[in-house]
Amino acid sequence: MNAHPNVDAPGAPQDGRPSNGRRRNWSRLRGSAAPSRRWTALSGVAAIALGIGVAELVAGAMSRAAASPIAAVGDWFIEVVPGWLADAAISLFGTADKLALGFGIAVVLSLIGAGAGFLTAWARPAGVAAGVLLVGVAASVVASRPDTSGTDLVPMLVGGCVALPVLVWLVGRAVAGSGNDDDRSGRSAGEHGSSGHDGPDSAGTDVARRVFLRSAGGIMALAVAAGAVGRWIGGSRGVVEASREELAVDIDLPSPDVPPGVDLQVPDAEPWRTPNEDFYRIDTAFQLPLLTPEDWRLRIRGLVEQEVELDYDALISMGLVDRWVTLACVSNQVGGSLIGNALWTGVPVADVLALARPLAEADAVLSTSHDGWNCGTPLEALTDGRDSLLAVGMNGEPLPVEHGFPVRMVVPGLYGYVSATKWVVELEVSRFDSFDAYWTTRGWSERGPIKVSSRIDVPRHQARVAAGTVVVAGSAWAQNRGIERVEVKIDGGGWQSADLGAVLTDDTWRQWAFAWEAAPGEHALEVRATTADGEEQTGVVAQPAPDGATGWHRISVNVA
Ligand SMILES: Nc1nc2c(c(=O)[nH]1)N[C@H]1C(S)=C(S)[C@@H](COP(=O)(O)O)O[C@H]1N2
Ligand SMILES: [Mo]
Repeated sequence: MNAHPNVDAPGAPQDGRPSNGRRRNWSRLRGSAAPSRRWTALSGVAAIALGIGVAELVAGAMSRAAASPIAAVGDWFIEVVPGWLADAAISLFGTADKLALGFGIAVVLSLIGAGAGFLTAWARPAGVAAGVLLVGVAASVVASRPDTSGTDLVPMLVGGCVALPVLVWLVGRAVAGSGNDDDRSGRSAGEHGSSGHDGPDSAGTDVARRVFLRSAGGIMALAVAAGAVGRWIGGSRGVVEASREELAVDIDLPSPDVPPGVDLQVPDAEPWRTPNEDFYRIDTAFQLPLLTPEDWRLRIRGLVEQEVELDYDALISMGLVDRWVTLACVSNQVGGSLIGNALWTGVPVADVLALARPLAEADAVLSTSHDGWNCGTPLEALTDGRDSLLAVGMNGEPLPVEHGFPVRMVVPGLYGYVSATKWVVELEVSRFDSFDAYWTTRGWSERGPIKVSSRIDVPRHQARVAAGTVVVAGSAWAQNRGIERVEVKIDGGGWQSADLGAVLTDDTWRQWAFAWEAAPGEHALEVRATTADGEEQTGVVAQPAPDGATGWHRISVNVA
């Protein structure tokens, strides 16, 4: 193949369109110049579509509705459009106005894409510069929206980084596939060594043409797929968030005021009440389960006299209670942060189980989440009078999606892996000897009572502090049993009692503080707690597996 246009070109206009008078008067150009332009335009459209599709996918995966370029541009347009035009659009399109807007945005983006394609074929740097400018404009639209943050620019930037190389590459293929005779693409056509022919009678061009059409088609399909998946993920998250907001109005959630005296308010210590956004999150869900209260059902089955199925309204109408409970993860290291305290609103699990009337031989409840995770909880822990809940609220808000919306279990005194099923949809009354649950099949203990533990929050490990009185503070916990004493040991001396925060219930952690007269030098600080029923926290070090870490939290502090 060579780049000369005239070699085997007996004149093959395929589409019978009139010849372009601006062009050199080769009859065979009648068909070829147009495809070249059409194809560079198509390249631009495909590239911009892919960029947007990828951006939608990233925005959906980040669960950031505000970062969706389509939503941002649509919302922005709705905001800036003059009132009379909006009114006209609504009277013209009625409830299809969003659809019409979407269509309008698609048309404008296609024109921009076509322009970018032409520009790239004419001079690659110009095309690339235009693309960068476009990403910048789109990013500034996203940034100008209310409730966006810097991370919301990530989808646009990723989309741009994908779209630009695709633009350059595809325009190259377009030129190669359509002949080099477009006056504006001659240079790059030469670069690509095109056959210079667009007719089906030329095998080389035919191949190049097929390559182009397949690439463009494939990229468009990819764009649509990425965009659809992104909108689908992001959209259903949006639906679930909207139903959370409705619930916040519909159900009676308490204000999560911290009771007097429980929080010693030592500067830099962790607050007694953990805000939802700071609450540790542990689960196996790569994709968050997305369930609305309308779709949610709870099945109670197994060793029961009566199988029961509850919907959300039926659950709520059983009566909500509010309970402070400190949740802890079995994987928490001594001194670790996989623990948090919240005000949970929900229905006692015992009330729900009573509807089904468990049989006498049952000793466990296997609870299962919407995404198929499960755990086994002693039936006793759910029925012995402690505040085990099917929780719908957390700190006065509907459960955050990450923490199990719309319904999760909370059992005081047991690690989360054997009790705290999020997105719970089934309670199977059963026997421990007849099932294996998610973590027990992976070597963790069948039973997971929380071990008494304590932690130093301030000063931080290896902090430098000034000599004099230093407040040492933290928390201690033995949920469902309570903390009676916390002691501090300095440099291996004797145990000295710390001051304790007020006790509201045995189910939460308890804060402690100790005024330490610190002399200059390097010092070691340790803490241990004793439960209300007299168990002293052991200093024997154990790793979290298989049933929870033990040992005393120890830090070193540099006093100057
Ligand atoms: N559906 C589901 N629920 C789950 C888990 C899970 O992986 N899937 N992890 C459990 C574990 S190990 C813990 S410690 C708690 C953590 O709850 P949180 O993420 O709300 O803090 O949830 C429990 N509930
Ligand atoms: Mo956990």
